[in-house]
Order: sequence, then structure tokens, then C-alpha cells
Amino acid sequence: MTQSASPLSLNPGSAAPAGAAAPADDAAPRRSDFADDFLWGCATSSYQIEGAAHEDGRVESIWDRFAATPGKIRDGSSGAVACDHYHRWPQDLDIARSLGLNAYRFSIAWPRIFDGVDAAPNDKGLGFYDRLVDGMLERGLQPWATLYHWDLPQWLQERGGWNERATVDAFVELADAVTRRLGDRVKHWITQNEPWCTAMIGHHEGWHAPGLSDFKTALQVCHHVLLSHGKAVPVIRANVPDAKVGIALSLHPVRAASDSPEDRAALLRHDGLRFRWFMDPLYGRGYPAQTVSAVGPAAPVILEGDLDAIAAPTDFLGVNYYFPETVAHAPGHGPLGARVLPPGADVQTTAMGWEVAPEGLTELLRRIEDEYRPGPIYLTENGSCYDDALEPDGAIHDGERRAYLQRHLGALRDTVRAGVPVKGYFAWSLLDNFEWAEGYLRRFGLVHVDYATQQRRLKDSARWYRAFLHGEE
Ligand code: GCO
Repeated sequence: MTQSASPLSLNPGSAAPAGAAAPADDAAPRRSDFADDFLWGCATSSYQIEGAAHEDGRVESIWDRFAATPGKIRDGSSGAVACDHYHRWPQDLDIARSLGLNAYRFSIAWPRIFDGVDAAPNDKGLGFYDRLVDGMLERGLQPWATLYHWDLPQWLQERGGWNERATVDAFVELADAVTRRLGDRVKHWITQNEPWCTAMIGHHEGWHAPGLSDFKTALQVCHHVLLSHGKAVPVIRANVPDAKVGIALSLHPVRAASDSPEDRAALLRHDGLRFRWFMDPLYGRGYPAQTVSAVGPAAPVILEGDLDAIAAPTDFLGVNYYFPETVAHAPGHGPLGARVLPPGADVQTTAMGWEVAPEGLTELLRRIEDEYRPGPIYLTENGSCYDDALEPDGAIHDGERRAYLQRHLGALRDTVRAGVPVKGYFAWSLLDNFEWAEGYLRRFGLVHVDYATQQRRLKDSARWYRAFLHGEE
């Protein structure tokens, strides 16, 4: 399949491009290329690493239920044990420190905090995060807490889940309880992780929990997830006056499959739903009008005040970047007759089949800066999956992951030099973990996990990141 590399200028009337003249630099990135206060982290999420599914009052999540449904997880597994991080967190944080990280992104498991029976939060659940946060601070890791990384309590799903407005209120209660407890120590808060995935993969494509396949529901869910973000922002600020609050979006740079008018029109339709449906309302522009009319009766119910709430000013934008998307006109495909093409045979890909495109990171971040000026930007996830081989001597020679990391940090350096205010980078992920519908078949970690023994081993990529962070690369 032929793919044109022609990125689309989607908003020609916007502000002048950031540092349009800055050239890409072929030299390997060095830590000293970045500001002294640049944040260097790894990212994780609760369901993917914690395990301890029944401990200390944790109740069932939609991912426990989904994983227990035959055929949903490729290897039939679940996050019930995962990396057993619930018990092994001191060792995991020791590893993070030994790499030279100065920040650590984690998420709060909602089913540990509210069980649907007691109105009061579960003290034992909060106690776990208390200890975890203290552990980070003792090791010089700045805690970055995500309030929702997809593990909705099943009891809320049974009341309609994110399709119901009441779940927005429940999320605000979660935000309130967690920030009251941790806010004296945690100053960086991410409300929602990747609303696209919650809404569209969980409720339209159906291959993530709760596994529904209804476009209208997905758009209503999306609205409620964005609303929950906006409504939580002032609550977090009230509890933590010096908080920095933001959201993490999964975004892709987009290109048309060809310069044909049909493919370019398909790209605009796709972009309206995949990118602007999130960025526009978050930055005060409401949902993009053309996309609203394109989705017709599937458009969400929006109550008075919702759009103002969603546009609550934030302190940073979190961007999760993995790969670019190439879009073709495809009548009858998806809700808008547009299709994301698989990468061509001549393109380098990861074991997920995702295109490796460090320059796409620069393109994406420059677009965000040019069109929205969101303030400080953090790369809250970026990483790669490869089929790692554990050598008899315990080594894992993941040269491709190492190159992916190195090349993306090079692109990040170029992006910062071009004037985009990126202030930190979180590699996905510290550990191999439960990769959702792919179970344990996919490894994204810098650190290898042997699931039979729970032994952790640094891969070559982790050793490279450590050397980079210690200024030895
Ligand atoms: C995300 C996902 C991560 C995935 C990673 C690789 O936030 O993008 O939540 O949990 O594991 O993206 O697919």
C-alpha cells in the first residue's frame, strides 16, 4: 500500500508555526540538551501492574469482568496478579530511582476507593496510595497521579457506567476523596487518561471493557468523560491550592493516503472526530460543528454549562504519542466513511504493527502548539512493543526498543528547540504489564517481568535510558 507523507495543514488561519525554521538534528540526544528541570519519568497504570484484585476491600472493575468473559483477552488472562506491584512496589520504585528518573506516573484504582456500598472512601485503598506516594518522595520521584486509567468499578457500570451522568458525579467524588488524602504530597494530577479509548474502544469498537458496540453511546460516554475532567478540575484546585492539573490525550499526527480530494476530505472527517472532538472543547471552542453534523443523531446530549465546564483552564496538556495515522476515503467504513490504513510494507513497525515515526512526534506537538497554545506540554506516554527474548544469562537485548526511545528523544529535543514548551517525558512503561485485550502477549516495559517468578530484569533499553539520564550517553 502506498502512503503519501503529506501532512495536512488543518487550520491554516491559526497562529504562526512554532520555530518553523529549526532543522532536525541527526546527533544522538543527550540529557544536557534539555533543561535542568525537565522531568524524566516512566508511566504505569493500576490495572496493568497492581494485581491484588481482592485485597484490602478492592471490588470488581469492568476490566475484571471483561477479562473473565471468554474470548475477550487474547491469552485468556487478566490483571488479577499482573506484576504484583501492590506488594512489590518498593522494589519497583527502587528500580525507577536507580534508572535516574525524577518523576513517576501512576494511576489510582477506583475500585480500591469506593465499593458502592459505603459512602465513605475505603481507608485501606487510600492507605496503599499513601505508602506508594511516600515511597516516591523518599526516592526523589515526583508523583504524577492519574485519577482514571480505565478501571471503572463494575458496580458503576451496572448503573450505566460512563453513559450515565451520575458517573460524572461519582468521578468528582473520587477526585475529591483522593486529592484530600494525597494532595499534601501529590501536586501533579491527571484527571482522565485517553478519553478516546474509554469512549470509542470501550463502547463502539468494543474490544476494550465494557465491550459495547454502539456509536451513539460512545459519543455520550465521551462527553461524560470530558465533563468529568472539567468538573474535577475546580475540586482538585480547592483541595490542593498549588496543584497542577491536566488531562492526558492519545493523539496522532494524521496524513491523507493520497492527495486525492476524496482522501483529503476523509482525513478532515477523521480528524474532526479523532483529534478536534477532544482538543476543541477542552480549549473552549466546543465540539467541531462539521463533525457534529456529520455524526447526526449520534451527537451527545449536552446540557447547559457543560461546555464551559469542559473548558476549565488547566495547567498542562498530557500527550500520549505512539504512531501516526494515514487515512483513506472508505465509504461505509466506520461512522464517517474514513479508514486508518495499516502501515505499508516499506515502513518500520513495532510488534504491535505500529509505524515507528519519531518525526511524527515533532509534527504532532507543533500542530498542538500552533493551533491551541495549551501551555506546558508533557509527553505522558511514549513507548514500543517488541518480542523480547530472555537470554540464558538474563540479558534482554531489545535494541529496537532502545532505538525507538533514543530516536523519539532526539525528536523531542528538536521539538523543544523549535519552541514547543515540552517540559517532561514519561516512557511507557516501567515494567512489562497486562496489555489490555492483548493480555501478557505484548511487552512494552523497559524492565522485563518474568510472570512465573515476578523477577524484574533491566532490558538494554532500560540500561540505555539510565546511561542517558546519568549523562553517560
Ligand atoms: C495508554 C494505554 C496504555 C497502553 C499503552 C500501549 O494510556 O495508551 O493506556 O495503558 O498499555 O498505550 O498500548
